[in-house]
Amino acid sequence: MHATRWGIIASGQGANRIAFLYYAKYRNPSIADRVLLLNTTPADVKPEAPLEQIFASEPELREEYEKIKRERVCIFGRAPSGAGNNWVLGEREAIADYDNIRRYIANLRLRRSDVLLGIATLGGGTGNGSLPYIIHRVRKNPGAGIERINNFLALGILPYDFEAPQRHFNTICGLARLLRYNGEQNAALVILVDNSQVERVLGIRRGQREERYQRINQEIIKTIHMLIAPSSYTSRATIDIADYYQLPSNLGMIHFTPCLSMGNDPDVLSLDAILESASNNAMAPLDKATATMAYIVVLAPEEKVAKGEITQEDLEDLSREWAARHLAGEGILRYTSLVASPESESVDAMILLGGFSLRRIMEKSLEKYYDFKDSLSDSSDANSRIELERVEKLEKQLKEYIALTEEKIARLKGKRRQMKTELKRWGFS
Ligand SMILES: Nc1nc2c(ncn2[C@@H]2O[C@H](COP(=O)(O)OP(=O)(O)OP(=O)(O)O)[C@@H](O)[C@H]2O)c(=O)[nH]1
Ligand SMILES: [Mg+2]
Repeated sequence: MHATRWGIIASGQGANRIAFLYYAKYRNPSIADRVLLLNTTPADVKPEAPLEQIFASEPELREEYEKIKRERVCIFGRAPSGAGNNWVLGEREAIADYDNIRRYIANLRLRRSDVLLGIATLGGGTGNGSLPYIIHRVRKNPGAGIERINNFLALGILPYDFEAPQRHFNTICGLARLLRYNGEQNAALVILVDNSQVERVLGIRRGQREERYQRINQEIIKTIHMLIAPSSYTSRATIDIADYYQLPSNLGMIHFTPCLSMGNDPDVLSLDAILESASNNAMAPLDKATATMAYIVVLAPEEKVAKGEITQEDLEDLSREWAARHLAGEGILRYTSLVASPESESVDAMILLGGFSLRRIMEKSLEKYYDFKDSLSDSSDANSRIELERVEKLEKQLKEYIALTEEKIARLKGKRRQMKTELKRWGFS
C-alpha cells in the first residue's frame, strides 16, 4: 500500500500564514513541497507581507520562503486593494483569474488519488471568496494540467466573537459555500476552528493581535500535522483517507472540529485520560453531547507501540467507551487510528468531532450577519455589490444543511429509548 500524498492550497492572508508555518515547521514527506499560497495583495505590496510577523520571530524561515516563492506563491486578480473584506470580490477575482491560479495548481502535479487541504479564514474576503470556488472547480472542471480531485478537505477559521459585522456575514456565506456550491456538496470535509475558542482553550487573554494569531496558528498547524499523521507514518489501522470523506458525505454531514491533547507523558497519563483531556479542548464552540461522529488519531512513540504497551485494540476499546460517554447516542461513526512515530517521545491525540449541532457557531455570528445583511440593499457600487438574491440562496442551503444535522442528532439521542420500545414489542418487559 502506498502512502497517501497530500497538498495544501491556502488563500488569503491568515491562511497563507498558517500554511507557510506548517510547511516550514513540519516538512512532511506526505506533502513535500506541495503547498500553494494564494492572495490578492496588490502588486506594489510584497507577497511575503503576510508572513513578516513569522520572519520577525523566526528569521531563518525567510530562507524557506525564498525557496518556494517562485512556484508556490500566486497573486491573482486585478483589484488594486485586494478583496477588501468583500467575499464577492474575492470570488470574482478568482473566477476572472482562474487560468493563472490553474497554472500554479498544475505545478503541484497532483494525482487523482491525492488529497488536498484548502485553508481560508472565513472572516475575510480573499480566502473566503476564492477557496469555495477553487474547490468547486478542481472537483468539477479543473482545466488543463490538473486531474479532478474529489478528496478536497477545507479548513475554515472562524473570526473572533468581537469582530465586525461584515466578518460574521462573510463567515456564514463562506461556510454555506464550503458545504455546498451551486446546490451540490462542495468540500469533502469542512473542518472549523474558531479564534476565540482556541484562545479560551489556551487561556490567552492579552497580547498584541499578531502575537495572538501566531499562538493560534501554532495550534492549527498541530491539527494539520495530526490530520496527515496516519498517512505519514506506519499506522496500525490507518484511517484510510477514503473514510475521511466518503462516510460523512453519505450521511450528509461533513462539518468537524479538532480537539487536541498534545505532548503527554505515557508513563504519567493513561490513554483514557488523554482522550478525556482532548475532548475538553474543542477548537470551535459546540455542545459535545450533540456530536455524532469522531475520528480519533493517536500518535505514540514507536518503541511503546512495538513493545505492545500501547495497542490499536486498547485504543479501540477505550474510544468505544469514550464515544458511549460523550457522543449523541454513542454516535453514528467512529474511527480510531494508532500511529507509531519514530520521532516523538510523548503521546499526542486528536479527536476530530463531527456532525455536532451548529447552533453555538451560528449563535455567535447570526446577529451580526443580519446587521450587515440589512445594510446591503444600500450598496450601489456595481463592481463590489453583494446580490441579496445570492445571499438568500446561501442562507436557504445552510438552513437545509442544519435541519438535516439537527434531525440526525435528535434521532440518535432518542435511539436508546426507542430500543426499549422495540424490545417491548418483542415481548420483553
Ligand atoms: N487564526 C488566524 N486568524 C487570522 C489570521 N489573520 C487573520 N485572521 C482572521 O481572519 C479574518 C480576516 O481574514 P484575512 O485572512 O486577513 O483576509 P483575506 O482572506 O486576506 O481577505 P481580505 O479581506 O481580502 O484581506 C479575521 O476574522 C481575522 O481574525 C491569522 O494569522 N490566524
Ligand atoms: Mg488580505
